Amino acid sequence: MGNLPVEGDLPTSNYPESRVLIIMTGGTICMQPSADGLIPMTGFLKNAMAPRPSFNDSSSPPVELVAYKNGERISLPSLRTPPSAYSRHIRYGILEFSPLLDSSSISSTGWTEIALTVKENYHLYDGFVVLHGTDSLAYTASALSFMMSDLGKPVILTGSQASIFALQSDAVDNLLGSLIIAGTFIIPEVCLFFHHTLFRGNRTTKVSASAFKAFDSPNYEPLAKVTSLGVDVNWSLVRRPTRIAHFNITKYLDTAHVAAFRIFPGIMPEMLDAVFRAPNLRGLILETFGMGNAPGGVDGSLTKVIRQACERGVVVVNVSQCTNGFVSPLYAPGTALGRAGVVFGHDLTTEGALTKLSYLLALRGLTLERIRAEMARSLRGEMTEMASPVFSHPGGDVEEVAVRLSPAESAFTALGYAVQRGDLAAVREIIDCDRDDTHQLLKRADYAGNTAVHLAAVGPDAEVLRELLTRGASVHVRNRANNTPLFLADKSGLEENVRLLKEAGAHLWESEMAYGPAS
Ligand code: ASN
Repeated sequence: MGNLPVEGDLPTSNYPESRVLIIMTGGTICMQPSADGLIPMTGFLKNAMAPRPSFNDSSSPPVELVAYKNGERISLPSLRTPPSAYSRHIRYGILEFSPLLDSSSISSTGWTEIALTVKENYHLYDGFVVLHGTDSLAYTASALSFMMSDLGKPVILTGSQASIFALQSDAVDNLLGSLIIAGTFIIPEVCLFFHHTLFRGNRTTKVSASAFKAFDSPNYEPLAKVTSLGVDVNWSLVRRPTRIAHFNITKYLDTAHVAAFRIFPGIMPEMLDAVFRAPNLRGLILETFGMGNAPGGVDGSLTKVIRQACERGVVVVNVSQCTNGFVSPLYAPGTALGRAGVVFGHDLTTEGALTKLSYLLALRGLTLERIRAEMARSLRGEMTEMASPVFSHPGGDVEEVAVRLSPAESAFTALGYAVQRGDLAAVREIIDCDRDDTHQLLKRADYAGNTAVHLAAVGPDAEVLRELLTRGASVHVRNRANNTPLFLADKSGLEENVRLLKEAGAHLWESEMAYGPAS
């Protein structure tokens, strides 16, 4: 390939080219039958992509790209796609793992290799596609999201349920979609693309062993969808770096000292205790029932085992066994698990929780308290922060959203922000302006079911709460988590708001009573 044109000497084309580096780690996508069953085959560019017109624009002579591998500058054979619907060619080269892996064998060493490869080639490519087996793809996507900070370019992971060499396969769609998105849109996240859908990587989980629709992100809407009309990106969900900082990576994750454990009916505390006593265990992801419940065990012995582990310095994180929903932080202080020192993992997936904890444990100099605090907040969009009800509009920037809102929605949006600011004058003005429909306005709720009274119950000014109540707002509405304003005010320790709500006839809902009477 030595006498091929090189970078800077590219053939002219009417359409611009994007550059994408494909990092091939293995997986079914590149497997072929052998005497030992399906095994990964090297030479993916030549054997799988070059023969397919959708990956190989034959009008282009071969070109070599520059890439770095283990610190060494190398020349990489490349191909380009025909022009896409976005009037661009995507030119790409492939760096292959040696050996190629079935993804069930990936470990933090493989994650380090992917992260280092992206880092050393970052300045040379517009985006990166990581080809990977599907079995542990959600773990790798989560791990990379934490290892990569201040990412400014797309890193898209994909694979396939059937080999690209099979007659009926999802491989071409998944790979072509990933290439086009990585080369066209600046979605600066670690993403997973599968079955026409782009997900935030650290929100994903594998939901089918055989269906082409193998992944889902049950607690976060997809970032983009591919339709016959093109790629529909939901830009309001895409995270962008907001710090003035260079892209960087954390090279290692500490996967050696974390474990995951699923609670089940009839569990013997000794079993969990044995896991807690594994050599040098530093963190455990506890998969609990529903919204974060675990059996207390006879005479609270299971809780005792957990409390003792927390006291010994193990970071225990509670995530739900349900794929959809969250363990409620509102219940944390009142529950036995919360009192035992367990961190509430909100809507983290197990994959996200394990890799996040491995990441935090690998960072030098973090105290135990800091690790626990970081586990409970979002670092890369991996969890929805729900510590207290935050007024939320339907998505996007306020200005951008405002033009799409009906007058009634606009009034509620304005009211929500004024309540949250504790701006009594603005609250009065908004209600006065909306005189015809005050009742409707005070009944309205945001997507989490919080009314203006819920927001005021945890807001900074009791006078705002008083204003709403004297205008006829109800103290009895429960949000989607089934919480009353009184419960929220009490859990936030806002005594004046609690007193006022009680004076207005508020009471805890039945399910809230289990957490003790409002103070
Ligand atoms: N066992 C394969 C892997 O994860 C499954 C696949 O890629 N579809 O490598």
